Amino acid sequence: MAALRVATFTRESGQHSAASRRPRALRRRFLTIALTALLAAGLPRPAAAQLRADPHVAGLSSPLALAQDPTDPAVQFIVEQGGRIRVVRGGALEPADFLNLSASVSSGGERGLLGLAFAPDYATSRRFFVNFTNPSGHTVVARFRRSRDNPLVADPSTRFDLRWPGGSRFISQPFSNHNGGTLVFGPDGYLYVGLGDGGSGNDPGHRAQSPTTLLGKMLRIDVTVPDDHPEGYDVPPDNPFLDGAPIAALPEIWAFGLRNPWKFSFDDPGRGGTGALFIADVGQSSREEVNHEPAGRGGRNYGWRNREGTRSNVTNLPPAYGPLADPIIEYERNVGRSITGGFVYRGRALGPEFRGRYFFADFITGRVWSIGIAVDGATGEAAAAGLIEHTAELGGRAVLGMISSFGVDRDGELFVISFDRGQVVRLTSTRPVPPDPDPTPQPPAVPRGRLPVEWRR
Ligand SMILES: [Ca+2]
Repeated sequence: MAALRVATFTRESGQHSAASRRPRALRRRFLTIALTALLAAGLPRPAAAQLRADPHVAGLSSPLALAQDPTDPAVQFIVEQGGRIRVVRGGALEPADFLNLSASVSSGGERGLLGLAFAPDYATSRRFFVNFTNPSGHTVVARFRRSRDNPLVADPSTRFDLRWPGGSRFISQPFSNHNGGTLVFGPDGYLYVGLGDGGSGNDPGHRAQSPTTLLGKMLRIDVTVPDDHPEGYDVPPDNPFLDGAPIAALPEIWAFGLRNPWKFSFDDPGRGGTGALFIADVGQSSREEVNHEPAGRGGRNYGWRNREGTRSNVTNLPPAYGPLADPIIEYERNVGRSITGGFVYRGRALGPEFRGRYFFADFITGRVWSIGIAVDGATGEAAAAGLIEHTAELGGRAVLGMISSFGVDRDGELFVISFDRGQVVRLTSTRPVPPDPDPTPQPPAVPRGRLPVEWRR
């Protein structure tokens, strides 16, 4: 039975690069990449049953996200759906909250306090950002500061809600589901905001393809503005739609065509990663998917609702523009029903053979996988192969439950967050990990050719 497909994907490399501002004539260049043989030859393949889940913290209520304290390696912050940000210090849950937004948040279903990100200059600015649904169900992205005196307490009086196109301090949500909610600062220092399509089923307003709404998009904004800036952000000068091509669109938009991006991350260049953006997008009724975006390659259209994964979906209205970028990983409903995106592993504890592999999970079935990522040195495009399932070796459903998120500590080590078990585990290896003299291996170059479709259990 077909299980998880590592897609043969057609990619275009003619979209403009935000970094280079190349002319934006949509030169479609379709590439297929010979990967499986190369991966088998060139990438170490970890053995099965090699990882272990160590308890990190328990006693949480519906945890949805974890953020490392940039100023203290021993401290992590846990986002609870109901509105509290909990403090974990040395693996112990502190009694006092970092911040409690319960009175400002509507919670339940897909609503709640959904995202937390610390500014790159947090050590001096003390600024951090949260994403939540307000009592009316609309999306708020708010800036706060940490208390001046106590690094384990935020100052609620510093709250500032970002102001969006049209002038409101929230982003209207027409339905209760598909709120996205993840906030991540990219290697470029800009804040990326992942928004779902507004909800219901099959995006009835075709919003993910509408250039006049932020819904169904990845946003990219510059929040390094003074406290009295009226919006709380500027649009970066190299955002992809500022020049009106390939279409005119709201300038905050970085990418089109997302249904409900439930977790995205960058492959950390500070740890030898490529800087690529990995976006996991929850499917409607047939495909869960992971999209790979080479560093700085804004302006892509990931296809929803015209496509669900690589499959044609609702097509009575055309996409906003083309080409549509297909995922590098997708799986069907017999494998899982709601993807939870993770990270490209760049730590040490799992051993060098895991470095560069992308970890992800399924919220409903509680399964965890990692997969090798091979990057074409010429184009920056990637393909995935060498899938390994880790669910059983990590303790299965009893430990993992419904997996709402991954997290990463200051050393690049991975956490897995169980929503219904209310706990966080830390991934480690069952075998001795050799000392590693080279923490920044280069990704393998991949020759052009064909990538056979892989079907694996
Ligand atoms: Ca897609």
